[in-house]
Amino acid sequence: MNSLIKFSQEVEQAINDRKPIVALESTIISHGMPYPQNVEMARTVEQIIRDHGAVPATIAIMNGELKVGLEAEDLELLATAENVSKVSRRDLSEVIASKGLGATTVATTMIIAHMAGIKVFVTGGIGGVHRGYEEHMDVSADLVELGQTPVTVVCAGAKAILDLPRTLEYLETQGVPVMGYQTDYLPAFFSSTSDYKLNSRVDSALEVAQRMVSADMMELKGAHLVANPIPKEHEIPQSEIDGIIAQALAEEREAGVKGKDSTPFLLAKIVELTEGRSLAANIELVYNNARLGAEIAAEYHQIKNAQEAMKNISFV
Ligand code: PSU
Ligand code: MN
Repeated sequence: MNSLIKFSQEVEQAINDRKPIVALESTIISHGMPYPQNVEMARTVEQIIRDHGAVPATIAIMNGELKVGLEAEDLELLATAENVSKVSRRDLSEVIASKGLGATTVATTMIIAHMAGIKVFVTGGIGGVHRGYEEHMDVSADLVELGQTPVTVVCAGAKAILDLPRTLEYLETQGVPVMGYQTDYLPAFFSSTSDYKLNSRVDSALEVAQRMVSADMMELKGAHLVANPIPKEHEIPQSEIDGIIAQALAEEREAGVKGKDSTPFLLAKIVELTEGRSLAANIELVYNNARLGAEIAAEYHQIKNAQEAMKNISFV
């Protein structure tokens, strides 16, 4: 195991007991939601994973260590501290060398989960190709990571602040299977559906686990992306969110916000413009993903254990 990795007691125990583990990111805590909802969400999502038969491992960078599994006070610090950097792949060596405090994005959470041997990772939304790509070329490093790191990522699709068709094209180029969970269309984060048809659909956690095992057998290097729609009762329909997103994008342009500050700016702006409704939706979709992620991890675990057992049978 990599010497920079520091497991929490709970995760260490889970590894020893060979229990299924689900990784969680920390940028959503430090840069994706306001306090105190962020820390409350972080605690609840961990509990949902425990209640569904897996062990949560929230990932962050603290004092030059890659922390896999956080204590209550770590979550509180990430939720409140002013000096938490948003760490994507390019920022990793800097934050480790300077022993800084870092929240991990989808890309870095995948990297660290993979180093720690964790196969399933639950988040809210992935980064993508930003609108206006022709001008600024802003493509999240999440998409490249999905093409090269074998972790299954459960998300609620991508936010319509992004260019969704280009995001799908980019993922295709990177060889990333995008599976609609019980849907044929790409979910759009706050909204349960979009106009973009997917090539692949799964209807159970077991089906996802079977695809993971197939990829393992071929030693394929990329991720599986599971797109799990927000439950209808919590969604903000497309017709309603579209105008709000347009306004948030206009204000972003006005303020001259770019690069890594773009996603946090837009998320906060949408919370403001929806008077908190988008935050409530965001929290619910993460919970929904946590339930599915835990089930996938449990199914995968079962197949792997069965394979292991077969290997150990000796015919005398
Ligand atoms: N989408 C959300 N909430 C988030 C993010 C995305 O709804 O907090 C975060 C994730 O950590 C994701 C990152 O990996 O933003 C993408 O940022 P960028 O576009 O700068 O790569
Ligand atoms: Mn970017």
